[in-house]
Amino acid sequence: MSTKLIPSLCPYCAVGCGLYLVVDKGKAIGIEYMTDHPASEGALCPKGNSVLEIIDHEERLRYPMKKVGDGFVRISWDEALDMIAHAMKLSIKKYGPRSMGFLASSRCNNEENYLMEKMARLLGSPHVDNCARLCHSPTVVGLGAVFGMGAMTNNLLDLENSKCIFAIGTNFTEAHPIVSRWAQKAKDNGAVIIVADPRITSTSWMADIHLRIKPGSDIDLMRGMMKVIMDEGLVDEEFLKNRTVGSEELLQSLKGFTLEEAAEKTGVPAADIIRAAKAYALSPASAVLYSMGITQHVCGTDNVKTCATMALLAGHVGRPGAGVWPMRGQNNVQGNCDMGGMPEFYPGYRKSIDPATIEFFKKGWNVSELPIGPGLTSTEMNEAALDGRLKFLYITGEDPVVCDANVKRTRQALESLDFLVVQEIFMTPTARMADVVLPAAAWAEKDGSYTSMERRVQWIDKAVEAPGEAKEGLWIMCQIARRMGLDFSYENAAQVLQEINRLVPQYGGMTLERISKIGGLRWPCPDVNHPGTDILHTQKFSTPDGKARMATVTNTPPGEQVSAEYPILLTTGRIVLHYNGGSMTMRSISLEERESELYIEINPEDAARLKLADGDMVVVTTRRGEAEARARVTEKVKPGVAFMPFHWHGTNIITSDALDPVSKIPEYKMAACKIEAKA
Ligand SMILES: Nc1nc2c(c(=O)[nH]1)N[C@H]1C(S)=C(S)[C@@H](COP(=O)(O)OP(=O)(O)OC[C@H]3O[C@@H](n4cnc5c(=O)[nH]c(N)nc54)[C@H](O)[C@@H]3O)O[C@H]1N2
Ligand SMILES: Nc1nc2c(c(=O)[nH]1)N[C@H]1C(S)=C(S)[C@@H](COP(=O)(O)OP(=O)(O)OC[C@H]3O[C@@H](n4cnc5c(=O)[nH]c(N)nc54)[C@H](O)[C@@H]3O)O[C@H]1N2
Ligand code: SF4
Ligand SMILES: [Mo]
Repeated sequence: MSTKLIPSLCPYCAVGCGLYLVVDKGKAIGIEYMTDHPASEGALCPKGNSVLEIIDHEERLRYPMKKVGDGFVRISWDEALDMIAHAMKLSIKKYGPRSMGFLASSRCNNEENYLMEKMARLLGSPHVDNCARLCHSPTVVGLGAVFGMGAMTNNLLDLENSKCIFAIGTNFTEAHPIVSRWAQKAKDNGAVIIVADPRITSTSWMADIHLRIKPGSDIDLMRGMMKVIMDEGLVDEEFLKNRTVGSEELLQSLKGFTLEEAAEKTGVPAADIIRAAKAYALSPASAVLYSMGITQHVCGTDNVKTCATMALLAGHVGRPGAGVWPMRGQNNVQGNCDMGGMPEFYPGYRKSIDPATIEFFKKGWNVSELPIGPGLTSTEMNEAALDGRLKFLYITGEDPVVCDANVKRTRQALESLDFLVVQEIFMTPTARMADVVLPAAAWAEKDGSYTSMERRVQWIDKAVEAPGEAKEGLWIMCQIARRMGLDFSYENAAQVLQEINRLVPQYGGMTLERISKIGGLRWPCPDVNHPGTDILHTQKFSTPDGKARMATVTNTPPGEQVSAEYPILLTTGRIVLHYNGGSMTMRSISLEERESELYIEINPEDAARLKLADGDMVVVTTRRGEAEARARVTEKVKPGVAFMPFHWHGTNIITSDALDPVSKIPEYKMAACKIEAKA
C-alpha cells in the first residue's frame, strides 16, 4: 500500500487541533481523526473537516507573477526575486532602511516568521508586525503589564477543572469550536458558565448567566463585579499581600463606584452583576476567557488589564482551573509574537527599545548593527505609507484590504507605496494590489512548528508537494536575503528551529524530536530535560520582582458615538463557517454553500421602524462609506445594536479605525451607523 497517514494540524484557528492527512502518491486524498491529540481528542469543527477542499484547489497560486497594467503576467522565480531585491536596494538607497515594512504571517510557521523578522531587522528596518495587531496586541501589552507575560496562563484541558467560567467578549463556540468540548466538560462537572456578550450567541446558550452588556462597557461591568467582590468580603487578602502590588489604589477607586452606576452604564441589571461576581469569586477555581469583544476597542488594553486584575482580586490565578485564557486567533499568532514578529519585541519578548536587546541579538546573529525599536505597527505603517515615509512593503499571508478597519484608507496606503510584495496561497484582494505576487506553499506542504493559543508548540512534517512552482517561505526568504547580501544559509526549517532553541529561552528545550511527538510541548521549556509548562505563575509572576501589577483603570468612551444621523451601534465579528478574509473558506464548497453572503443582524423593533423585513437588502452607512448586506431580523441583537460578520468584503469599508493608544488596535467592535432599505 502506498497510502500513508501523516500527522498534521488544522491550518485555521489557534486551538491547534490535530488530524492525519491520508496521502497517496504525493496527494492528500483524505483526513483521519487524531483521537490521541491532547487538545482536540479527534474532534474537528467544519473548517478543520473541510481542509482537503482548499489544499489542492484549482485557484491556488502556482507561479510568481508581476503586475503589468491592470493584470498579471507569469514570470520566473529569478525575475521575481531579482525585482524584489532591486526594489529593496532602491528603497534603502533613496530613503533609508526605515522606508521598508514587513508583515509576518500568523498562518505561517515559527521558522518562517523568525526568518521574516530577522531579515527585516538585519536589513535595518524595525517595522515588522503581524495580524496580532488587529487582534491580541492588547493581550501582549496588557497581560504583559499585569502578569509580566502576555500569554494564556493555563491550558485548554485545564478548563475542565474550573468551577466557574467567565467568558467575556468571546464567542468560542463559533470562533474556537473545539474549546466548547472543554467548557462543556467543566459544565458537566458543575461549573457555572457566565457569558458577557451584547448578543445572543451559541456561546451564550451555554451560559447559566448571560450578561447582555452594552458594547464598550466591559470595564464598568468588571468594576461592578470587583465592587461586589470587595463589599461582600470576597477579596483574597492573602494572595494580594503575597503576590501583587497595587491593590490599595484599586480598592480605593472602587469605593467611589456604585453598582447603580455599573448597571446604568452596562445595561445589565445590578442583581445579575451581583450573581456573576459571587459565582466568580466564591468558586474554588474560576477562569476568565476573553477575546475580540474586549480587545477591539479604544480601551482594549485597559479591558485586558481589568480582566487580569479581577482574577487577581479573587485570587484566581496560578492554580488548576484558575487563570486567564486569552482566546488567540490564528493557528500561529502566538508563535509569530513569540518569534518577534512585532515592532515592540525581538524574539522571546525582548523589548525592542532596550539597548540590551540589541546587544544580545548583535551577538546572537553575529552582526554589527541592528535597529532599535519601537518600529511601526501595521496600523501605523498605513499612515506612514500615506504620508510618504514608507515606500516598500512585504506582506506574507495577510489580507489587509479585506481585514483592516476602514479599508479605503488601506487601499490608498498600498497605492502610495513604490513597491508591494505579497506572498500568498490564493489571489486575495490584497495580492491583486501587489507589484509582485509570490506563490507560497501551504501548511501541509512544508516542515515547521506552530504554537497554539495554549503555548503548545507542535511540529509537522511536509505531507504533500506544493502546487506548480509554489515554494516554502523559508526558501523564498533565503533567496531574497542572499540577494541582499545577508548570510541566510539555512538548508531547512530544522536548522532554523535550532537557532530558535538557542536564542528564545521559552523554546530552549523544544528540539525537533520533542515537538514532533503528537501534542508537542508547552512553553516555557527552557532546556531539553524540561517537561514544558502546564500553568504559568504558580509561584511567581514573570515581572522583575515576581509580583503582579494590579491595574486601576476606568472606562474610556468609544471613538465614535451614535447620533441622530447614525443612530445604530454596529458591532462586527465571526461566524463558525468562515474564516477572516475568507480566502480559504470561501473557496471551500461545503462551507460556502451554507453561508454565502454578507448579512446584518437587526432587532425587530429597529426593523419595524425602518420598514424592513427579514431578507431585505439594506445599505449600511457610517462616516467612512457604505456596504450592502441582507437583513436578518432577530432578537439576537438588542434594539439600537446591529451585527455584521466581517468575512465578506464590505463590512470593513464601514468599520471605525479609531485606535487604542497603547496597542494601536482598531475599534472594530464599535461604529455608529444608519441602515436603510436598498432602493
Ligand atoms: N470561524 C472562525 N473562527 C475564527 C476566526 C474566524 O474568522 N472564523 N478567526 C480567528 C481569529 S483571528 C480570532 S482573533 C478569534 C476571535 O474570536 P472571538 O473574539 O470569539 O470572535 P468575535 O466574533 O470577533 O467576537 C466575540 C464576541 O464579542 C462580542 N462583542 C462585541 N462587542 C463587544 C463588547 O463591547 N463587549 C463584549 N463583552 N463583547 C462584545 C461579539 O458579539 C462576539 O460574539 O477567532 C479565531 N477563530
Ligand atoms: N470588522 C472586523 N474586522 C476584523 C476583525 C473583526 O473582528 N471585525 N478581526 C481582526 C482580526 S482578530 C484579525 S487576526 C484579522 C485577520 O486578518 P488577516 O490575517 O489579514 O486575515 P486572513 O484572512 O486570515 O489572512 C491570512 C492570509 O494568509 C493566507 N495564507 C494561509 N496560509 C498561508 C501560508 O502558508 N503562506 C502564506 N504566505 N499565506 C498563507 C491566506 O490565504 C489568507 O489570505 O482581521 C481583523 N479584521
Ligand atoms: S477549532 Fe480551530 S483548529 Fe480546531 S478544527 Fe476548528 S478551526 Fe481547526
Ligand atoms: Mo485575530
